Formats: sequence, C-alpha cells, structure tokens
Amino acid sequence: ALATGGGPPIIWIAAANCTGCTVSLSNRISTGHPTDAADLLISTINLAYHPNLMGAAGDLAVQNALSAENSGAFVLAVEGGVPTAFGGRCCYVWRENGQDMTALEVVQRLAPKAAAVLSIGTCASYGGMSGAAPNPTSIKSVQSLTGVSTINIPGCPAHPDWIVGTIAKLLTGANVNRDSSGRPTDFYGSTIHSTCPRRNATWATTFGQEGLCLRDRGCKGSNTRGDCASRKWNGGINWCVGANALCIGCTESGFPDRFSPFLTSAGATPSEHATTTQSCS
Ligand code: FSX
Ligand code: SF4
Repeated sequence: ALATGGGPPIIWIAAANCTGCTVSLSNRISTGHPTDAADLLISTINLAYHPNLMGAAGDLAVQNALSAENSGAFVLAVEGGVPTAFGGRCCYVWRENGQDMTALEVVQRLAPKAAAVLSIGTCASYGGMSGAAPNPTSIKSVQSLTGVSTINIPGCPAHPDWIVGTIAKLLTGANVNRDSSGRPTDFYGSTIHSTCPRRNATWATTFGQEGLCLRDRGCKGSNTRGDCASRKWNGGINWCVGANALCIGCTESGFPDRFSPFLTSAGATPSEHATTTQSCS
C-alpha cells in the first residue's frame, strides 16, 4: 500500500510535545519499503503538512494544509497533547488569514472532518508528559478534547514501525483493530513482560547486572503493552530492558504519573520481597 504513493494527504499537527515522536519517526530504518524516513516522505505517503519535516514554510506550508483539509479525505495526525487553559494560547500551530491559530482551534476543527485521526505518542493519546501533574496548561488528549474516536499510537516516543505500520494498514483500507485503550492490537497485543527474555531470570538487586530481571528495581513491564522486546528500537539494535534500563510504562494511559516514581518496585509485595525465590514467571 505504501509503495503506490497514493492515498489521502496527511496533515501532521504538533501540539504540546517534545518532538520526540517525530525524531523517532525520522529514525526509521527497515529492510522493507519504506526503508527510511526520506523514502517514507518522498516516495510513499502524501504528507501535506508537518512542521519539522516539510520543505515548505510560512504561507505556502499553511496553504498546503488548508488545501488538504478541503480536499475531502485527509488523515489527521496529532503529536502532543492539546493545551486548553488560557484559551489554548500556550500552543500555536500556524498563521491563517492573518490570524495565529492555536492547536486547540485547529485540532477541534480538523478532527471531526478527518477520515481518520491518529494520536501519535502518549501525549496525544492520553495526555502523557505534557499533561503530567500539575498539568498547568490543562492538556487534553485528542479524543477527550474532540470526542472523535482516535487511533492511538502511544509510546514516549512512539516506535516508527508502529506509526508507519498503522498508516500502511489505513491505506489498504483494512480495519485497524484496537484494544480498549485505542491502540492497534498488531503492536500492543501483549505486555512487555510476557515476551521479555528476562522473564524467568533472578531479580536484579541493583542496576547494571546483565541479564537479570528488573522487576524489583521498578520495571513496569507487567503493566505495559507493546512489542519492544521483539521489535527493539533504533533499527532493531536494542531496547530499554536490553540496555539494563527498566520499562517505565510509556505506552500506557496515566503515564508518567501513574508509574512514578520510576525506580521503585512495580508491585512486588512485602511478602514477595521476603521470599528467596526472587524470580517471576
Ligand atoms: Fe509526548 Fe511525542 Fe513523549 Fe515527546 O509526540 S509522547 S513527550 S517523546 O514527542 O508527544
Ligand atoms: Fe522483563 Fe521487566 Fe518483566 Fe523482568 S519485570 S521479565 S525485566 S519486563
């Protein structure tokens, strides 16, 4: 589907976020088509607007977005949560007819008209980092703001394959099956813990112990869904647990608050601490 280069234009809006999801997308490296970000952007998808990756700037860029909006069928991708405090004036996305437009205005206008709405990253999907307590800009997720049922691709950042794979599926016209949190089951169908190679290993007692399970150090893998253990990151080089860092729950709603502080035990009860078994199945 991607190889044909057809398909509806994609308007990518940057709301309140760190641009990590765009950086992650730019890191795509694959043996399959599209092989990298340039292949994706130049030969495969019709990206009408992206604040960081497009060649156009200023009025020309905004006109591209507005033409796509008026073309009938477009896909809206939102990166970042949407600030609602102060009339949305913490976050402007572009200038239109001489007026600065907030993410709040643009997302509310475009989402109901889009053929599909992708919430890219945990911020757009659930609030994420940008909506962390005390949430001074009253961030909302795209779905809670607009009432539109979004396809959520969480992760802080989202994996490039999760983004590209979901767009590919949309272009084929196939149904994107989602779980109760709006995530494509193709990528978020199991917990990190259930596929982790350290699942039967002894619990690590400190950091830097190669190959040991990080549960007692605070790993959130048993409460977090994603295929990081098999897919890995940075072109299949490594992943958080593989680098002896723990899973911090970044694909889940409520992240980061629900999983903080990160470096404390993820649910091991005092009685479990007292056992000598110290490995989990
Ligand atoms: Fe949030 Fe993503 Fe984390 Fe950053 O879009 S999911 S802060 S990696 O850039 O929005
Ligand atoms: Fe892997 Fe973390 Fe589960 Fe241990 S707790 S097996 S490190 S995902």
